[in-house]
Amino acid sequence: MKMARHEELPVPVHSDLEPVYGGASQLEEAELRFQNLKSKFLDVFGHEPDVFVRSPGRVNLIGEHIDYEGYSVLPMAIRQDTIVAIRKRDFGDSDCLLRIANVSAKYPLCVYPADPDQDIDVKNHRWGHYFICGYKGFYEHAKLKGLDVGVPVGLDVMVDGTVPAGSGLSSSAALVCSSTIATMAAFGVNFPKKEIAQLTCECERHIGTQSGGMDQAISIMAKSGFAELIDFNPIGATDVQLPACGSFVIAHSLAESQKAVTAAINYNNRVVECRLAAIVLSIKLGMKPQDAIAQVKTLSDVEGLCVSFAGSHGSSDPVLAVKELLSEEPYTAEDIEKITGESLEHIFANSPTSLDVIKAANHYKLYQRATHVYSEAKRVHAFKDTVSSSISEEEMLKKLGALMNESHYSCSILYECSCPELEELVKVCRVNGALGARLTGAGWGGCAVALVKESAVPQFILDLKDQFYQSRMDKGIINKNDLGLYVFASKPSSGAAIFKL
Ligand code: NG1
Repeated sequence: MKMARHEELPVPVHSDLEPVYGGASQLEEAELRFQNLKSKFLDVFGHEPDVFVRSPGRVNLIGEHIDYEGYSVLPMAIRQDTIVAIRKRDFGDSDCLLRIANVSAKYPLCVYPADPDQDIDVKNHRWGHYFICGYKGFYEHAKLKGLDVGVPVGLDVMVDGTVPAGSGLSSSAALVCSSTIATMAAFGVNFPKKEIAQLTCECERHIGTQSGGMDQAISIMAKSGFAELIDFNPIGATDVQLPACGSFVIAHSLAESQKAVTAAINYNNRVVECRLAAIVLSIKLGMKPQDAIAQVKTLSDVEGLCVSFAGSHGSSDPVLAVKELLSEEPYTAEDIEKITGESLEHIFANSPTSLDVIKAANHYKLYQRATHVYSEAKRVHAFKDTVSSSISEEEMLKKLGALMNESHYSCSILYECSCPELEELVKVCRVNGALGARLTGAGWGGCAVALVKESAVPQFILDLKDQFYQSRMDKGIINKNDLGLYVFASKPSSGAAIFKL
């Protein structure tokens, strides 16, 4: 009999915490956390929850800002996660509301109607909106599958998250994924993981970012002990065994990256620039402007044309087409409109979040963004090939580190998604023996990831403490006792799970 692939299976359901939280001290910590969540749920809602769902955050080892361009990325799930406790209210209950509470006082109770078709008010950002993304996603998917889940009812929800917000470790996806699966579990349904990965990627876009899909895919499909090569169109995950003598240390720059709030000038701006670069390239490579506008959505759509162009110049590198055909000088809207024969407002007429980008932008760096995307996509495969090659571990770590450094340079200089704090942190990591270090996640704040020899990790963390965090502790930016939340080594954790305890 043929075994179902990991990603074809539904989200696992456990009756105890051991399979996910494993060994002694971690398990004890998790037990306390679940007990605390359960008793707070009881205090606030007067009942115990029906079910719990956890989804992890992730660190991306390489492949930044290319998932939304259709290219493979290489993240791993981390131990930090979001747990959602949920209870479906009885039909007899007087109201039909979604009440979303959090164990942390930082996040006040949010109340929404149970209408799954409600619009999310993206201009007034609230943390509870992420739950609504998952809630809407569940209904959209159920409808698509022709599943009758009955009329909407009230839900009581309490969230406990340990993925630091705005850190580039996907706290948003951990919350959207756990919310989606919790809603599914409350309605007694479960879907194959790859379907959930796809639907959570789409439903997180209700928050106003044109997100790629890496975070949701790894949060749902991760396997303990492995990083994953995540492919898109269709979504899939291939296990990547990392070298045992290396460790990935995650360190927070302490600059918070507010991705949803700054979307029009940062994240969505880059998505729009990539689309424009792809359209301009395809026109330069012979497509009719109307066809390019209608058909070309991402740089991967035009890669074939770029590679053929490179082939006629004795190369196979799509970057050659970028170098020859795009101008290094930033383009104005008028420059692009001259090439496309269409206004940018018209090109993006169906995407309100892209129109916000156009309103805020005064130029577009097409050459730089396209060069980053094509070169980063290649680095992901070079990383994977290096890990599975038969060179010595020493040599392997060196090569992986060099690829991480190149990736950081490209993110920083070509994609401009770094910030002064991340630059300082990456430098401190390298000075203190990291074989490679780079920003991870969307950037503009958040974390760096450094590859360090396993045996050197404790000293490396002490050095970061002295040279990066001490001055920040002295200024009261962080508390000494919280240092472990901001800098830690991580092994690959497992993906989303449902607990019926
Ligand atoms: P983070 O760092 O989690 O905000 C974001 C996107 C990813 C990917 C990276 C950049 C979301 C949910 N996630 O991640 O899809 O594009 O930036 O590589 O928007």
